[in-house]
Amino acid sequence: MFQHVIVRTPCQSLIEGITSANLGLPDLALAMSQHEQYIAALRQCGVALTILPPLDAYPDSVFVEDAALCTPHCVVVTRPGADSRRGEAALMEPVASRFYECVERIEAPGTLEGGDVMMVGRHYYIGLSGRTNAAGAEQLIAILQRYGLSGSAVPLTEFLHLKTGCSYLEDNVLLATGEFLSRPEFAAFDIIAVPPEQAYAANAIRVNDKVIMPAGFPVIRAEIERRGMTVLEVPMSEFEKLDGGVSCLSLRF
Ligand code: CIR
Repeated sequence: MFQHVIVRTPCQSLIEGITSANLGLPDLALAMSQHEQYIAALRQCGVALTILPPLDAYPDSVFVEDAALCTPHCVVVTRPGADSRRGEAALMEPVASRFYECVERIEAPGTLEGGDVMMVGRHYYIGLSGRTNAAGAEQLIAILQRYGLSGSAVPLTEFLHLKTGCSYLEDNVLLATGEFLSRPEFAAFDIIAVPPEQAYAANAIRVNDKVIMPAGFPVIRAEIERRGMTVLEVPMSEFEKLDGGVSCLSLRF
């Protein structure tokens, strides 16, 4: 069960966030409204929310997931691979430290962003992406092992982060698209295959008894519900314009 969630209010400089999408600039007012709806969905999941103030110096700082990894035993302060985002981790450390006695850090030359880390029980899959390098993954695996957890690296080429293209929804269910449909390490999961034109729906989060997913994907929603899960949809258009999905907007632990 998750007890806590940390989110950060979108900042005025949001439109300067990094993106590879060709969807236009985000509308700040609409992004604010969508963020509030995301928070409202989280409130339905029985967690205590910490809402951090906006950070104008970091346009992508609303995507808090990338700055830290919150495990059951320690928080790992990351070292983002994107230069413009590196300072976000140091600012997350004091916040996350309120909840943890044990604080670990990814150090140079390692880079790691939380969007590349997918927790499956006590095991953590770590995407080797444009943002997370082998040194970062190796450091994280060593940290996890010290706490009786485990990790393994998953190469990827098609997506920004591992969880851009796959999400573990508990109960052995994995949402997956693109290259993750054929990864041997995922073969034993009950895979909900997300077609390429709906790839944005491959990023969803299970928070206690609910699944939060982006609005507008009825077929994928039905597949999740068919497995007995309750789904909450949130509009995400303005964050999609910045390559961000529902997992990116929170730290859950
Ligand atoms: C970035 O490129 O860093 C942001 N515009 C999007 C980050 C998305 N975060 C995530 O997938 N965890």
